[in-house]
Amino acid sequence: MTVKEKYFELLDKVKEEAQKKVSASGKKKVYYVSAEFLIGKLLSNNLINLGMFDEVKEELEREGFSIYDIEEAEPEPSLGNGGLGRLAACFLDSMASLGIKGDGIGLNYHYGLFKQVFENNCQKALPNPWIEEKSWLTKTDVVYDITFGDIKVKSRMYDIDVVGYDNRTNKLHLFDVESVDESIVKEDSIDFDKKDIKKNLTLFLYPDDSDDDGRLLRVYQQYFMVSNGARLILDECRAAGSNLHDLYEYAAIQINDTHPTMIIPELIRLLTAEGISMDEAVEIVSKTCAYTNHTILAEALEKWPLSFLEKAVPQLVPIIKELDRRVRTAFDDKSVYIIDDNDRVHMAHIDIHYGYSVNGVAYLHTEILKKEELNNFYKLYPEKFNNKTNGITFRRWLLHCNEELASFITGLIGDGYKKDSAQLSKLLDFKNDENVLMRLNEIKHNNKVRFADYLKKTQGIDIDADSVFDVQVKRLHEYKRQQMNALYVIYKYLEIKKGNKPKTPITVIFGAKAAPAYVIAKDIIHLILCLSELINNDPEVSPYLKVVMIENYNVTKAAKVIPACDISEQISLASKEASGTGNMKFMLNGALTLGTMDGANVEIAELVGEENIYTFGADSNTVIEHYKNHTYVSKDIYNGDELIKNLVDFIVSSDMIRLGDKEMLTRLYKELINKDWFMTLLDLKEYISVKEKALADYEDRRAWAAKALVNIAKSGFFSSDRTIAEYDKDIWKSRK
Ligand code: 26Q
Repeated sequence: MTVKEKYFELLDKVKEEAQKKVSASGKKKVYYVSAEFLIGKLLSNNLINLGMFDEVKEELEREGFSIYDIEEAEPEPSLGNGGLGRLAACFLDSMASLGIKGDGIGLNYHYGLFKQVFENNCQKALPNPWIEEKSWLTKTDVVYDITFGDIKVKSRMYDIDVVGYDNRTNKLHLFDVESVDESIVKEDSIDFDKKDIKKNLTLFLYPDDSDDDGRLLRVYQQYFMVSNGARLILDECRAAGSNLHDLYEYAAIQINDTHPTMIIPELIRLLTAEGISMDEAVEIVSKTCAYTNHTILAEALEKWPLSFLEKAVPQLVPIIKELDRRVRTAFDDKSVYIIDDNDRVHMAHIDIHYGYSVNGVAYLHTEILKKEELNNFYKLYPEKFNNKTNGITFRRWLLHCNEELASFITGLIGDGYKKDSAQLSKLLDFKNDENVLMRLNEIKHNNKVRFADYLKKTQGIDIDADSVFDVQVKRLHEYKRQQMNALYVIYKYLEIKKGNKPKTPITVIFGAKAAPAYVIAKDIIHLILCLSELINNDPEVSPYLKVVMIENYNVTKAAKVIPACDISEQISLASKEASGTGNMKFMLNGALTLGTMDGANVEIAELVGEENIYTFGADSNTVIEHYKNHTYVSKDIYNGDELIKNLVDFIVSSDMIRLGDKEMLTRLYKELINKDWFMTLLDLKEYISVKEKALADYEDRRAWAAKALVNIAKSGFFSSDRTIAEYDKDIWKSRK
């Protein structure tokens, strides 16, 4: 039997076991509606949650198989871009683990987020199929006719079982269109006919939206998701005894960012079609839907031209106009209207007016929403606003990805922490225990060896497990400032060239995908890959500094690199990262954070205390003031500081141009000098000096281990079980 055949056999077995488990009971069901569920591979996690992992692992060994080889045979369903999609997946795990009756509703993309390969130091995007002859999907007999302005399609629902940890199961419902046609994808590319909606509707996660056809396809996808979702919700609630007038007693619908917003007018449409009056339909829906905001970047707030909606979903247009009319009647503040003067529909405004809860995803983020971005709404509805600081599932991000650490922790404090993460704080008792600290260092080293082996096997790159691993893995975006880390690399390279060698060698590890239409993001990847080539091949420097970029960074690779990390780079421009969740995963696995006071870093800093984290940079108020007053001028910083000028100039040095593409490097260089919208140069010097401080501290390995221990001990707050318990208590009230 091949490894693949064994994988399929296990898949069947796990599906069978999952289906034996019962769903949670109760009158009210939570529906988490999201365009993304970045679930990642499921086999090992499902085995852990079913309590079968150790047993299956041993049985496989007896048969001559390794569970780890079998994991490699499983394709990753990358049905999300990054944080928002991964959060949705962690939330499903926690709802099932806590026994909350709650299902996910989304789309069955045939191709997940593109597969990234590097060619000539550039990113190339390839299609990323994940559905094989056998998969986690179970075909259901739930089908609907979905009507768009110009076409009609037949949908079908597929289910994935969501297995809770030692508890109930829920479902992830993924809708698909029967007529989808994979053959329209051009060989070895992510191009396809964007206009052929019947064939392409569920083909790709977030198709390229750099042109109108791509944007319009997003609208079709979104409506397809929510129309199916709304029909399912109404059918299920009716079956449970609802007369629809009391829908909110049977359903709480969480709208994950604005992507599912059309569920609000769609539900109103369906309820009025049942004979319920417009006034009452609006009231019912407003008591059922709640909205989570994940971003304050203006360009990510969805505003659809009315003309798009008229073409794709004309049936919703009169409802959206009516919702807007009601807003205009009630308030004379243009900034809260749904349809603006340019006939663009502000999706977030629909959610805020016609939902009963608006939440941000970290303390600072929610404060900024209330005081700045959504202040005009906060003044109207202060009672709707609340914070729910994000979390991560400890099953995947500790028990599965770091078995050695998990079993060490269990040996020290028992296994109560697996269900009650706050118990991790018992680890504080061992802060001065020499043996515990040495063992922590040993486990970290073992994880570094494992990751080094993996990198060698997959990318042929050698890294030194005795070096300090400095890791920045996340989507590529200017606000996350991978370019600032790259400028540090240049700094270190030039220092080593001058003879200032670090005591312990440094390995700087990046992993990031750039949106295919995001030019500067791809330029930053190019810069990092060129630096990597230059530095790793320089015999004077490479014994002390290595730069690697993980190819095709995804959930699977995250689970391998996070346990191996010493320094966790969380260096976004303050006020821009709503929360971050990678920061929590690193903390839980004993890395120290090097970060700005942004997103959940603020809460990490407060929990661990300033001696156990490295913070730097302008705070969010300073940044917000710069934007308001236009007082940040990168060229002034560049011209006024010799060191900064040298580092930025290196991007277009002859060494770099020799290795890279002159046009790309020059474009990035100019961007940094002439615009630098995310203020890289503002924080660069302090970043360098705080990073140097962290590296110096690393030399005292015992003290470093004690800091790591405090981080692990304090990370219990960031369990998504805690987050979900708060959603349920404050918003859903499914078990009141
Ligand atoms: C919107 C309009 C048009 C095209 C694309 C989009 C779009 C697509 C994806 C907008 C946003 C996203 C994804 C956002 C996201 O992942 N946000 C992250 O959410 C995490 C979970 O709350 C936070 O931890 C991160 O800070 C936040 O960046």
